[in-house]
Amino acid sequence: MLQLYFFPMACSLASRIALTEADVEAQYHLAHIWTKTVVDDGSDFLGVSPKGAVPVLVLENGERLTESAAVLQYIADLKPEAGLAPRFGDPDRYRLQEWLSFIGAEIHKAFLFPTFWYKDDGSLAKPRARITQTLSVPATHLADREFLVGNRFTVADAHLIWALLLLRPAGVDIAQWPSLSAYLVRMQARPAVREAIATEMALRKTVATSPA
Ligand SMILES: N[C@@H](CCC(=O)N[C@@H](CS)C(=O)NCC(=O)O)C(=O)O
Repeated sequence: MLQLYFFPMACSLASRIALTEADVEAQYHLAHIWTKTVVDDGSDFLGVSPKGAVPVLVLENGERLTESAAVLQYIADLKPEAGLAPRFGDPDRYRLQEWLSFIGAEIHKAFLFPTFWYKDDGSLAKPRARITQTLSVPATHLADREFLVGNRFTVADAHLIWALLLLRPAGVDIAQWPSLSAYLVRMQARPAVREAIATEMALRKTVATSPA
């Protein structure tokens, strides 16, 4: 069975949403991203992945896959009939990769990561200023579309949902982008999305959610 190393409400939530949407069974291991321990057995998370970051997906053959963009596409390709990614050869596959890269690099690493990792000593001013410009890209795109890619839910939506959920704790009011607010409400109406979020919100109460 697949195994997913995750931390509650971290970017690995997107992988849980994808697994739930695809109805693919997996074993979930909570990896504490601050202490680098696997909560199940206290083992060293760096032994699972030297990156020390979630998500890590352990494949059926024991190989370990990291990086949300790769993990999400792997999950989507396990169940092509679920339509969580356009098939290779379809030009929309590159649109999917375009969004996964943008969310991972420009939203996650450029803004969410520094916001949660560093105390705000003034150094967050630039990422904070830039996030408005960055988020206007999906906001404009979603003004007249239901989903990020094509006309159905894909793993790019799973990734963006996670990023948008973190805006409030990061001190950004999503209401300034009505299309993103409406999109998030729409996405959270999906049973698989609701279930994945509820599971992780419950687990979040059991762990420290910021670095010491
Ligand atoms: N590029 C990676 C980033 C993964 C990542 O930064 N995960 C965060 C949680 S959202 C983490 O585990 N951080 C711990 C650390 O960087 O030490 C991806 O897209 O999957």
